[in-house]
Amino acid sequence: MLERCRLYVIVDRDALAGRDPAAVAEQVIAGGADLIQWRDKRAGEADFLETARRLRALTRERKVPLVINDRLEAALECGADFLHVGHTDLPVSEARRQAGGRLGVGRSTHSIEEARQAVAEGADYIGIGPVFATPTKPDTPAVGLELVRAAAREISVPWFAIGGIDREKIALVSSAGATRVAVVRAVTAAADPKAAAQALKSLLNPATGGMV
Ligand code: TZP
Ligand code: MG
Repeated sequence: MLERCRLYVIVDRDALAGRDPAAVAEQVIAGGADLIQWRDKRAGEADFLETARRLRALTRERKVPLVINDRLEAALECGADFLHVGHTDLPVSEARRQAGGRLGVGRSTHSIEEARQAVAEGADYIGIGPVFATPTKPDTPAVGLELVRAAAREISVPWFAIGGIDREKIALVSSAGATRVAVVRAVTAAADPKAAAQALKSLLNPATGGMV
């Protein structure tokens, strides 16, 4: 399922400027997003779950896998495909155990050592970043393109370059070896999320002149 996923769009409440998450997700999927994550660091449980269920209904209908950031209970309750955990959250193996095998698990990593560790723990996919400094994750320093090159050399599970990637910078991560990217603002904060997703997707797609 993840093998064919190249454009991963994280729908983060804080980047939506008040727009409805499901409405934005619908446009993003129409623009070619292969994987959708729901992320809201501040919502209460009921509020988070209500949106998670709406996103689940939409993504199921459109046959796009759904990832839930951080909240295992909500991921199980809405029937998500994956849980995404940060490097300091639950270990991958523990998340998988607590989910009773009902969720795949993705992990954020910020160094090649963390990436190796996440693979060893059995992560289904990993995020590599922030490649560039990003206001979406203001307290995490940029890791740079060297980590993308290292991941391209040795990481065997599907991995997504993330952090500050947009229409201009995508060429840099592609030429460093990334074949998959994850984005927040470049797509969900765009005036036209569908067009923004289409543009990024086409830059990742060799058939339309991308670099990978
Ligand atoms: N993890 C590493 S960077 C990042 C996350 C969630 C935020 C990426 O956001 P943006 O807006 O695409 O830079
Ligand atoms: Mg976390």
